[in-house]
Amino acid sequence: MKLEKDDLILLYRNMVRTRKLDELTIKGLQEGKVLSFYHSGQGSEGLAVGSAACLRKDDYLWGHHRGHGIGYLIGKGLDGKAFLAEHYGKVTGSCLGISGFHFAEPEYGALGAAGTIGSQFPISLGWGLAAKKTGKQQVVLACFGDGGSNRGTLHEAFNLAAVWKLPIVWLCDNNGMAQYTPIKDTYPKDDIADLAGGYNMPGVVVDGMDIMAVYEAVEAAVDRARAGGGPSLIEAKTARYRSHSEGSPDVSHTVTRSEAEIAELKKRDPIETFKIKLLKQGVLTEEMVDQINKEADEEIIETEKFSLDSPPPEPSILNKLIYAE
Ligand SMILES: Cc1ncc(C[n+]2csc(CCOP(=O)(O)OP(=O)(O)O)c2C)c(N)n1
Repeated sequence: MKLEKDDLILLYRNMVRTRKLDELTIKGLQEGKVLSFYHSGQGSEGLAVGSAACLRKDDYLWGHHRGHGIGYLIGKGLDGKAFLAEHYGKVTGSCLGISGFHFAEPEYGALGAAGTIGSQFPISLGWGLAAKKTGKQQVVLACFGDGGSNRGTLHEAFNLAAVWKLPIVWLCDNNGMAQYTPIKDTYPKDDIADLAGGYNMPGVVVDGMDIMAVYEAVEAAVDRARAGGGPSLIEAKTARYRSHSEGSPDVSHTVTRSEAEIAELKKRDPIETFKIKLLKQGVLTEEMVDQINKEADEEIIETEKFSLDSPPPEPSILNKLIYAE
């Protein structure tokens, strides 16, 4: 689909909103308001927003744990209120404030998350099978990281998805690091996308910091999946600006990542580079950029107020969640 001016502005706006919500969540954690831990998604906004923009609301989504998947949900149309309230342990959160990081947004196709890296492969495979059987032309966007690519479950799921021609887009957020370990020390090739050939599915590498490159690659894979063509693998080369999770050391093995290294990564920033591109094209003006930032700041204040004003869940809520009435 050719993106019109308004679509491009929305992509930019959603990346700005995602970044600001990420910053707010970090602040909330530092102030002791976020009850779970947090894996910042700064550097992956283009991948999250750009890929999710290719989805229908009823498509299934396993968002990557960077930003706890919120960039994907914002890209699909959700705002950040239920996300932040969930992290603050409030009853207005996505899962009534009891799940934190591993929340679900079923209305947006996000049926849940699990903490074990590699579990997304068989679970997404099941969603893909369900999508095929129900015949509503839904697709599954199944995200994983470069570290996740080392799990054996990837191969089992890639194989069955290809054999059964399931409508799954496997999307790798390759930020070069798995917690403290660089991917170059655990994988013998340059591109994870090369794994696709072993399963007879298309595999492409894109610049994950370029939202338009992400959009085009994911759109082609989604169209193919929806038309019954089966799964695809997309590897997006991104960057992780912050440590693995807030409060953990930002090290590669045992060596602290330097400020110069992070500054180098930020030169490819998805929000900044897209803004410059849209300014050059005349899609955005400086005034519009200021306005988008202002509105996103106002939304952040409202989002935090909503979470702070919401009550925590009553303990009896567990009865409701665990036992059927
Ligand atoms: C099986 C398993 N091993 C280790 C962990 C701890 N852990 C959580 S995220 C993560 C890093 C995963 O790296 P990657 O898939 O590249 O994603 P990234 O965090 O870099 O975005 C690790 C080691 C886990 N949750 N599950």
